[in-house]
Amino acid sequence: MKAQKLFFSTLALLFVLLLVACNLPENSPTLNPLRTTPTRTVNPAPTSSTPLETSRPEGTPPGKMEPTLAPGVNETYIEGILQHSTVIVDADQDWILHKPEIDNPILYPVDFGDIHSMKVGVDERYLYIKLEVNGTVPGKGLSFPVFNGDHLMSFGTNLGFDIDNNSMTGCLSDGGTEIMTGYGIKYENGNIHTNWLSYMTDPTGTETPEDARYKNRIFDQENQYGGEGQNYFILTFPLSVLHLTRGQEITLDAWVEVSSQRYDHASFDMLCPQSLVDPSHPLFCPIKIKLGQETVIR
Ligand SMILES: [Ca+2]
Ligand SMILES: [Ca+2]
Repeated sequence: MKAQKLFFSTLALLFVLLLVACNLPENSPTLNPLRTTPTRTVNPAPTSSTPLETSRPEGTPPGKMEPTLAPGVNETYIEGILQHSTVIVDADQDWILHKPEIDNPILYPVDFGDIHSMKVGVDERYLYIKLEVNGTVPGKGLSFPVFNGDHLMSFGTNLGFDIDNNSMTGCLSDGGTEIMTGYGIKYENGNIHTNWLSYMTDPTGTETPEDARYKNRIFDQENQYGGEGQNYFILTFPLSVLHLTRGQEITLDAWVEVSSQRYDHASFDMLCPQSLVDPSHPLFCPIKIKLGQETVIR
């Protein structure tokens, strides 16, 4: 009887410990994986098990990857908005090693994998992002180059929004982000195609596997310019879907990564203005901005 009681007490204790462990991440300073062994979201490709999509108009087929055009918005209009935007300046040729112990141990100096700057602008309806890199992104007759006999396979940027400015909430591996979005292309079967043009919301608290990090994956973007064959790309997002408003302060976390036949991160560059560089944490560069503010962050 005593042994049975001890057994059930132990079981109850284990259950409580399990519950505590499952609810730990938000406030425990020891759990921020960015400080130890970060594993960034790798250019997320669509999966067959597409989760709930909240913003999809009724009747739109699931898994659709084509961007839809926002009424009244074109590239000239967006460039006008971006002339009065927040500009974040990144150093040139400042690639960093991602996780050399398990990934590429040397740097591939990929020019289109080197961020030059990012502009963030808003109007009343949309958020506009323009990211410029220091080389021409493959596509339209340009193939992926080879470094050290290692064929590059994809290019992608990930742009995380920490909308509560708290790196301990949201997806911890991506810097405490509540929304992750980006653009990417991939070389496959002799062709280059768009691999990543969507946004993901509602972090689950699960860090591994990567495709379980966010609950909702929304494929449509309102429009997209640049990309293949260009040295920039522009992304447009409806503010309402991202739960953002003009004037709101948010923290950005962005990087560009290039994969190869051998490595997930053959080349890697964090968006990080010189004033925010922390050499002891090269993969951690939260950038606080106010949506709609005209300023330059260097
Ligand atoms: Ca750079
Ligand atoms: Ca957060």
